[in-house]
Formats: sequence, C-alpha cells, structure tokens
Amino acid sequence: MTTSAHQKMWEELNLDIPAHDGLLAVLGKFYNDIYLSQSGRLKGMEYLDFVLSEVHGLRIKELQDAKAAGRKIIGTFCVFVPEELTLAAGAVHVGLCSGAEVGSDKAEQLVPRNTCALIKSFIGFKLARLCPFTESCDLVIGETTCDGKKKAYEAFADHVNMEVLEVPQRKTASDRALWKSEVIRYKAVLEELTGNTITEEKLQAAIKLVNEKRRALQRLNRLRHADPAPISGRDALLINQVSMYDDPVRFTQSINTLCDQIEERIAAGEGVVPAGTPRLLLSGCPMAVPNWKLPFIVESSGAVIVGEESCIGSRNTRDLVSEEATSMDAMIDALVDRYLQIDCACFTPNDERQDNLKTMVNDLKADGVLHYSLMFCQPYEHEALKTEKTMHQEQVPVLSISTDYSMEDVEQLKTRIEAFIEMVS
Ligand code: BJ8
Repeated sequence: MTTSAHQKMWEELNLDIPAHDGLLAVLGKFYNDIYLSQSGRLKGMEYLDFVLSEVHGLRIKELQDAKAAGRKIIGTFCVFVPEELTLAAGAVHVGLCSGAEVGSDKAEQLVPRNTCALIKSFIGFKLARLCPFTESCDLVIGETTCDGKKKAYEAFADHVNMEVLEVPQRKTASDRALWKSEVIRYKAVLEELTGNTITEEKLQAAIKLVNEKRRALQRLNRLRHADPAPISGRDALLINQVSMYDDPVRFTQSINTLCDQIEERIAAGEGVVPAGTPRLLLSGCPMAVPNWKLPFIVESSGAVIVGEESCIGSRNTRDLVSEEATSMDAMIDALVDRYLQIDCACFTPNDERQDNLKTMVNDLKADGVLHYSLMFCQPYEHEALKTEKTMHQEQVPVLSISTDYSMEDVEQLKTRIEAFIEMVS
C-alpha cells in the first residue's frame, strides 16, 4: 500500500494521517501474508493486487477527479441499493467496506457493545477518520434491513449526509408496492442531488452495464465448478470485494480476461490445489475488505473454498435485471423485481435462501458448508440453525461459525475447521 504519494489528498480529506499510515502498514502486511504468499495464482490477479494496493490511493484520486468534474459520490452498505439508478444519474457508486476492527472502541460511543462487527466498523472508520471512501461521499445510503443497522443509522446520520431506504421484511404484493415506492424515491433523491434527469436511455445503459458486471462474476462462479479448483476462495472473495468499489467497466473487462485464463487452466486440467482437495461452500454474512480471516484459515488447513453464498458473493450476482423493458415504468418494475429476489436473512420467511444454497452445493460439488455469522447478527445466527437443518436433510456436512473481526479466536477456529475438513475428506 502506497503511503506518501497521496498524503496531500488524504490531508484534504481530513484523515487522521498517523493512524491512517498505521492502518495501511498493517493492511499491507496482512495482504502479503494472506494473498501474495499463495502459489499458482493467475496472471490476471495482478490487476486485483494493484487495485487493492491503491485502494486508498489511485481509486480515491479517481473519485476526487470525478467530483471535480461535477459527479457525485454515493456510498452504500447494502446490495439493496440499486447501482443502476446511481450510474444512470451520472454518480459514482461505492460500497463502504466495513471489514476491520479499527475504530470499534469509538463506535461503542454510538452503538451498544453487542452490535455486529460490520456496523461497528463503518461507524468506527468514520469516527476515527480512517476511510477516504466515506470522506469522499456526497451522500450515504442506508437501508432498513436488520435492526442493528437501522438504529445505527440514526446515530450515524449526525456524522454524514445520509438517506435511508426502507427495505420490506416480506415479499407480499404490499411489500413490493412499498419497495417500488422506495426505488422511485431513490431516483428522485439522486436527481435532486446530481441535478441530472435519469432518462430512459441512461437507465437502460446503466442496467446493461451492471448486468455485464454481474455476468462476468457469474462466469467466474461457473468456472469454479471445476475440480481441481482453478482459483482460490481467497482470490474469488477479493474479486467480489473489489467489485463493490472499482470502476464497473474496467472491472468487468479485467474479470473477463481473468476468466479466459481460468478456462485455459481448466482445459489443461490444472488448478490451485490438487484434484480431490475438500471443497467448501462459504455461506452467510458478507465479508468486507479486509475481512479475510476465515478463508485464510480454511485454505491453510487443507481445503479450498469454491463459492460464497453471501452478498459479497453470489447473492449479489445471481440475478440480473431484465433488459427487455424500454419505458421508465417498466424498467423500474424490472429493478424492483430483481432486487426483491435478494435472499437476505432479514426477510421472513426466507426459504429461497435454503433452495439457493442447495443448488450451489450441487453445482459446485461442495463437500461441506461453512456457515458464517458475525456475532450479534440476529438474522444470520437464526438462519444458521435453519441451514444446519437443511444440510442435514441433504446429508451435507455443515459447520456453523460465529465470530468477529478480532484475531483472538484464530487458533480455536483453526482447530474446529481442521476437524471439519478431516470429517468431510
Ligand atoms: S442484503 S446481508 S448487505 S443487509 S452482519 S449489519 S445483517 S447484524 S450485512 Fe447485509 Fe444487505 Fe442483507 Fe446483504 Fe445486520 Fe447481520 Fe450486521 Fe449485516
């Protein structure tokens, strides 16, 4: 991670420079140990390494340049916020990562201690002045998914300019009507903020652009059906994480190039691990940058991760927006329907998640499922029990893990995961 070249920009963003330098140094070391130490990586991963090395550098410079050119930056925490509308309004859409423990002590001034690590992380990053993405945002969009987030946004709104979208908790006709009204409201919010009208042409182009990004990630996921696994779960997770904040056109091109290389590798019968290596599906809460703890433990314990049933994974890429619609109303309907297919644990009932999990286990030829919940995440901790039941019925081994961003439980997790891998082997 570069530290000096962008110092002035970080000062202008009012970051806490010494603390930020310390954060980059730790992240650089962490990345080196977890990512660059892997063998047999594809050439195309160099792009991802570069993007990650410049995550607080060149990407932030691009955001500043976009702002100087009159574009607005929209920060989000959830895959429910329609990126298509953001792009159609000429704004930049970035995910605010929230995958590190840093700043959690400060966050506890605003939210209870028993709040999940992801929420504490985004509040901590802001209060500790450590995230140049958050500081670059003109508007942050929250959503009423879990109780933890929606209450945290009340306190967070004192520190950032924010709007909260109401996401229903069920999927009945009246819930759909509510969600449609929120999508229309988001469109109006964007138009007012940017001063741009979202035309049918612009929205149609944005739908295609975001679909192309999702198609590239779907292609990557399909290639992971191969045995031996052609790419590590760590690298696949990184790709999904970078998809949240990189330029969508550049990202899509790079992932398609990477997929070309993966196809060559599969044709040659090669992989990152030997054929027959235990294959695990990771399922549960999103893993934001730099939350790489669990994949690293799994893949340094003799297994390979072949899929992520998560919002930083297939939950965000599985469904496309229909491209048939051309009128504004029909495109809004297409967006509403696509986003309501998201099987977040915040919904009740949420049986489609269990169905999607079974499909993934079969397609990926997974030997077992690792269900991952962040501690104090009620929705996913509840669904861990449901997932265990489904997998037992399917006779698929499952292990539920509840953890946070600290490193204190690494040895304990390693012991449990090693025993699980031995069992599925
Ligand atoms: S659509 S998964 S991105 S809400 S881990 S903050 S649920 S207490 S992140 Fe999510 Fe949107 Fe759903 Fe996806 Fe709450 Fe749980 Fe914390 Fe969570």
